[in-house]
Amino acid sequence: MANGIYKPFWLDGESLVIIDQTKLPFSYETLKLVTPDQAIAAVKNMNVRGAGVIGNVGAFGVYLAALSTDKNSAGNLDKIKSIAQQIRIARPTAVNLTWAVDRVIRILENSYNSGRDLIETAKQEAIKICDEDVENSAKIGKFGCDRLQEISNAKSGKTVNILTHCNAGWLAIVDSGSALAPIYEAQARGMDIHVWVDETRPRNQGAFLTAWELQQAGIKHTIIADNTGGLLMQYGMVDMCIVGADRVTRRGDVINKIGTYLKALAARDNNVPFYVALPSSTFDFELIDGIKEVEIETRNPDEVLYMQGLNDQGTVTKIRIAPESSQAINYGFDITPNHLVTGLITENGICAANQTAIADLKPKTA
Ligand code: RUB
Repeated sequence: MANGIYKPFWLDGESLVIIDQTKLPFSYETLKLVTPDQAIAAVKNMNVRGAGVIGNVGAFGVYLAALSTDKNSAGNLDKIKSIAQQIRIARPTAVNLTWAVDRVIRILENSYNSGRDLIETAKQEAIKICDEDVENSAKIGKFGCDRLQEISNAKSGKTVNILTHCNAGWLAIVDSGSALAPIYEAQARGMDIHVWVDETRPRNQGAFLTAWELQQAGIKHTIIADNTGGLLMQYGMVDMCIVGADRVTRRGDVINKIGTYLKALAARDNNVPFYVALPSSTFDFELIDGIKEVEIETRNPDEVLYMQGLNDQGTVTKIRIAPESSQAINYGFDITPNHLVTGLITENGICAANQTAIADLKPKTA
């Protein structure tokens, strides 16, 4: 499984080691998660983040829960299930978290009846979810890159400019991401590409994490303030937008990092294709109307009122950027209605963002 080079976490004996994403890009540090409470805290505090990866850590959190309970006690499974309930609610928006935790719990319920070892079963299922993400991410990369190839061909091989928002690379889903997977594939195919990286206030996942990933990979990129994308599109400087997703309803409404909707509006006004890349585990088939039915996470207003960065002395510092008495509100995500989405790039191919096309999605060869 995860080897720690292109993966944001890996197993080390009976613990899960994660790259502490709150420290990037200024320092590379890891955290060792030994207890399920530590896994919950890591998700809550965003030491790990991104829909796919919080699903993975949730699944391994159930494994840590199994390790933490008395193997021979009769109420063992009930205890694991009650801890799993806490893991499920560590962050509310990305459906991948509940999906992955529930999947491991279902397997444990079946194993319990057949007398299989719960610890090993939980571990193997969490590894399986992770391995599936790796495969799906590669397929998303190939399907999405085919679209980039069409644009590149139409431009006679001139630079294809892609705009992305937040971080949907390998720090968010193993092991090449969702939105960044087609970009990594384009690099592998030798295509000339350049990425506009939205800084993604308030937590700057674009400037901190996407830029870090892209510079590590040697991919040309430019960080832009969040409000710049519209102007670039008016100037013809964006060929395609690709973003990830935290939850997509069965008619194709997309819940993703706050600011995604505004990019989709600008893209529509300027005839720029707007694609959303996601593994199928990000669909929430229970929901249809993203605006009415999805709980959007509101986070600590301090994330808006303060910024963190490296000062001239090379020390990471937090500074307040608003008057002392001003208040802020911090919605983590927004909803892009399906009619603004050109297509959904999944491991099963690309489909239109509507209920029929999504329901008809079947595995295809990438
Ligand atoms: C992350 C975010 C990403 C999606 C991508 O938000 O909005 O675009 O999670 O998902 P946060 P994927 O940083 O608040 O977790 O994991 O499918 O790439």
